[in-house]
Amino acid sequence: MTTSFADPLEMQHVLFAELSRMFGKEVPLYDKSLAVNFRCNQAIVHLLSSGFSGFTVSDEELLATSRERHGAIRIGREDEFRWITRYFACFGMEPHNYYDMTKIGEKSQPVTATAFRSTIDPENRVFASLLRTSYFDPVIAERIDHLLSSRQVFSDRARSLVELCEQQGGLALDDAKLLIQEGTERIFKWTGEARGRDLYEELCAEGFKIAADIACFSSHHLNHLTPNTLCIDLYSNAMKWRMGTFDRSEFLKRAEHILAFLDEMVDTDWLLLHFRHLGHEDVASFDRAPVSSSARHEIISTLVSSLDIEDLDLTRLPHNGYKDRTEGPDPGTQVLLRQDAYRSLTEPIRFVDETPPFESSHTARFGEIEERFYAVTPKGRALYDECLAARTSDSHSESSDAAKSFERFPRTLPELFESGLVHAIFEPSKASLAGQVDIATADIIQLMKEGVLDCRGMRYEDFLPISAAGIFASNLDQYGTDSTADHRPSYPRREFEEIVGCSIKDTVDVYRVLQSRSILDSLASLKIDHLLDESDRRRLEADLVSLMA
Ligand code: OOG
Ligand code: NI
Repeated sequence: MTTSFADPLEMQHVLFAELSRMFGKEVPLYDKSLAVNFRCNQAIVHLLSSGFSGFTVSDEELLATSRERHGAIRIGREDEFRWITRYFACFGMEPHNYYDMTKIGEKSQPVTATAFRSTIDPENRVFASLLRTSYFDPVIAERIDHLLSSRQVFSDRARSLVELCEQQGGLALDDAKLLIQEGTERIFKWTGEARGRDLYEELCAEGFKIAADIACFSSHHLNHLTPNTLCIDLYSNAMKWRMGTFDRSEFLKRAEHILAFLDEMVDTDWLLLHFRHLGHEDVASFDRAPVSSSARHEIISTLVSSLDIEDLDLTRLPHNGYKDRTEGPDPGTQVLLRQDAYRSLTEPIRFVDETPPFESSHTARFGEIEERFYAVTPKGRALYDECLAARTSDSHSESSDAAKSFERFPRTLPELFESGLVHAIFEPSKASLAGQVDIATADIIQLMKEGVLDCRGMRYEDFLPISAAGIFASNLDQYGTDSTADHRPSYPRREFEEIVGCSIKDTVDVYRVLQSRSILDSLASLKIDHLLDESDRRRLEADLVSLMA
């Protein structure tokens, strides 16, 4: 008898759709924020269709774009982390990158982390942190460990389903559904049930709210579930307006500025980055014309009417406002990712280990949003870190140059690629495959300029500890925390891999290898690989070997 297993990628999409449903029920403001995002994205699509004749995106395609998300969970015990790794492996998601949050200067937190995603098709991601109790003085560490030791987040059924998947190499559809249900009804579900009030209060008073959020609850509740947006500035300002930070006329003014800026910035590379279903031939067929200011006004007034409805009056829902500044590069610098958030909500909790249960409140779950840009090379990352440091020191001295710190990055994809700052995927152009171009070189930049190769900037699929720390900080209403152990411990990657139970991919290699492979494949299909000089060939081929390892 042959058994057919559920496709792990399909399972992943169902899991995340279900998690989004679960989170929407738990946090009404999250559901509203999805509606705001969808309307803002529609406005961006209107702008793009006026700016590129021939460009259209259906609402279904737009929903598929906005369905991409990342979640964040925080885990207490090492064995729990291993179960989480095995759980996500059933969905084709593996750990990517090591984030040591104990080591990021004044923004440090007592956790180390990795992100689960698929390597090639990373639409869904989960940032998973592990609380490192050795960060604390031994007495507190022991109390945290003791409280954590009695909980069981993975039910017996969840464990046997994971084991079954490992033994069989997959799960039948019904079992896959049950495993997803374990996720939404138990593992990632918010219960509001807490334990250990003394420890909770002490940890919070010491500034370790994140440790309290992990140790005193009974599940790996989703801390946030972050959708992608097509324009983070438009979305964030729409949220601020509807949450009551400023009024409608202020939003109109800001939206006007944002759309004018975007209309100047967008090009076909931006379209390829933000709409993965578009191909090179599609974007080549669009005619570009700047959008008139009257057309822009029309788009904005349609957006404003769609947002100005009672259902999106977010002042009616309890909340703690929106973050003051967007994390990541400045608008116009198309690298890595930009993130923002409404601050964590104050939610009722009950300490259920007391009789009667003690009613209290907890402030941890927030509403993040993100927009993703090009994946950087190590050189691009170094430049990003320099720009970020310059902006931080400028903003301490309140210099007006703070906004200019990212100007060292070129604005367009070809310039970014030529400067060796970002990664891209290449393919032969239609004309070159039809033999309509003479080719006398294997120089990639030259081939790009001559229209032999088409190029799509690779999107950054990972996280940034400093951005994460900025979000942590604004939500916890505190900057980072220092270790209270006698000797500040260090947390090597190797040791974390042992806890996780498998090796963690380093995505610096993943991006580079994907680029190398696209170059070798393109040259081979054009039959010009013999034009590569020997050292380039060796370097590219060495990359491929490392991909297969
Ligand atoms: C995780 C923070 C990291 C991001 O987007 O950088 C993260 C957390 O709050 O637990 O999700
Ligand atoms: Ni996040």
